[in-house]
Amino acid sequence: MAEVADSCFLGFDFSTQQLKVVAIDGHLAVVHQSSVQFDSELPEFRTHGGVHIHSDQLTVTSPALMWVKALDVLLEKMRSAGFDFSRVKAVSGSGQQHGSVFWRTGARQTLNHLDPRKHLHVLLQDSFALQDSPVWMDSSTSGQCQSLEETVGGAQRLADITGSRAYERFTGNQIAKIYRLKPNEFSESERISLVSSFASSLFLGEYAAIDYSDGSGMNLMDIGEKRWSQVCVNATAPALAEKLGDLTPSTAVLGCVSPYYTERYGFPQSCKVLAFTGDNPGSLAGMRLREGDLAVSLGTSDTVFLWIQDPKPTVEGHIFCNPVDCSAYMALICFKNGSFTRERIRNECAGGSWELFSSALRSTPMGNNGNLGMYFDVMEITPPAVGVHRFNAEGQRVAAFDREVEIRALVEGQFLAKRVHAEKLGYKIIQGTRVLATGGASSNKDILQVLSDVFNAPVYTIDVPNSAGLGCAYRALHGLMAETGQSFSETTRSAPDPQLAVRPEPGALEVYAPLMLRYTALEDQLLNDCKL
Ligand code: ADP
Ligand code: XUL
Repeated sequence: MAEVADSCFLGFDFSTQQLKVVAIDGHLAVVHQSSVQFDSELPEFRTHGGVHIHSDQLTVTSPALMWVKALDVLLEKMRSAGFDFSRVKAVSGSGQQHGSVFWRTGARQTLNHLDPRKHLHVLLQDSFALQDSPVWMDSSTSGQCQSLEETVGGAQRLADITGSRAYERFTGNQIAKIYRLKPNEFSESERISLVSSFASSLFLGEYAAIDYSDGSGMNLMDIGEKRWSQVCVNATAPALAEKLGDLTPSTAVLGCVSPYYTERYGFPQSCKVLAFTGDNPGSLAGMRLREGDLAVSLGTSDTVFLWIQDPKPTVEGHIFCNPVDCSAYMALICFKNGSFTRERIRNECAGGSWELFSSALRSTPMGNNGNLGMYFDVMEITPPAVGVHRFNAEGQRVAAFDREVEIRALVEGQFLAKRVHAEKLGYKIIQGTRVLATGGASSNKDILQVLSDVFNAPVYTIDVPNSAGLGCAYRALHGLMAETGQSFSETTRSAPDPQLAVRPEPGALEVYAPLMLRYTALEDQLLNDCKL
């Protein structure tokens, strides 16, 4: 690329609590970052943490129009900050996984003819058949999950096809629920997008295809064949394949930005839109994860993910197509009780201060003198359990811990769960293992120290906390280079390597090896108690 230094590539991240953007130049240097917080900057949508939790406590949605308005606000902010859109050669992005957007019949026409004098949220206000989009925090579809597994021939069979057994938040089960409870809205929908493909549609001015990687989180796609699974689609809702549109490789260039962006913001007409993907796949790209690394994302949800070559789906965790290499896969485990639970305990035990939360971690010993806790404020995904469970060194249940003990029990419990479940998926910590941390809480060194101790491995971070946005800016650049056959790792070779943040304390192995066994046994016991 001749004008490489002048080029710019954008990665948007439509996450649970905010919309973020990262801009890089042709040398992969970050040149701009910006964000819009849904709760505080778009208060008219009255969300908490970017979502509405409905009265059944299981249904969780976000207004689709809020995401559109957030894009208006973000682009205006960038313009006010003097961002030069004329340098943007390509855009890509990510979205919280599994969420679905139901476009009303006629919305394609509207997308095709966006009037550059108006804001997107004004133009698209009548474009959604369902105002409130189901999101990943929803767990109201147990009935649909059971029915899908029965139709397909069991949980393992479904995992063999789609990479996961049936999960409540997975898009197919959400669609099945909407079809049953809101048949009019379903039939009024001409297209159902994921949050990621909805976002790329906004840039394209046309319905964008769902990419293989995010498409793997729907319980609808055959991850080996990389096409919709007939049996799953048929079991979900009638004529669904038409509403879903085509699938596309995650590395595909979908087209150029709509004239709306050229005329309103000065994007070049030739600016490409590269397929958007899920936020966890985007983070895998942003951290330039290598085979053997383990990534831990500490955002609204906590996730653990790995690069894998040879997937063996089981009834625990998920296998997704890899977002940067179509011949590879990634494994992922998701924990719903992430940041919100840490924030609750911070508010209750540390006066709302991360500094005091951190000092509690520093002043308590590794292993917490045998006190162990599991904090599932809402129904957890892995393991499927709810409630707060505290055990003292003698293994007896206790009703409360001292504040500092509570803070350490929470963080240790969260990381023990991650290690136990990563090992159940077959992951082994060996000499040279790198744990790569990202997400909001990865800025907290004391939390990372516990992570490092529990995994007995060094923890690395990248400079940019928004790894999904950064990864999608890299993907945008790679989308242009891919035409020349260049691999993602070649394209990003000169990007800064993750930096060592913390090493495990001496003695960590001796403390946490027995605690892992205790944690596993207590979790088994808890699940058995739940079944009784
Ligand atoms: P998402 O992308 O899912 O919207 P982020 O990855 O940006 O979320 O993470 C946001 C979260 O990071 C906040 O909800 C907050 O709990 C957490 N966070 C921010 N700063 C700290 C800190 N110093 N220590 C621990 N957690 C933090
Ligand atoms: C992953 C998952 C969450 C969302 C929101 O399976 O449900 O991590 O992607 O971040």
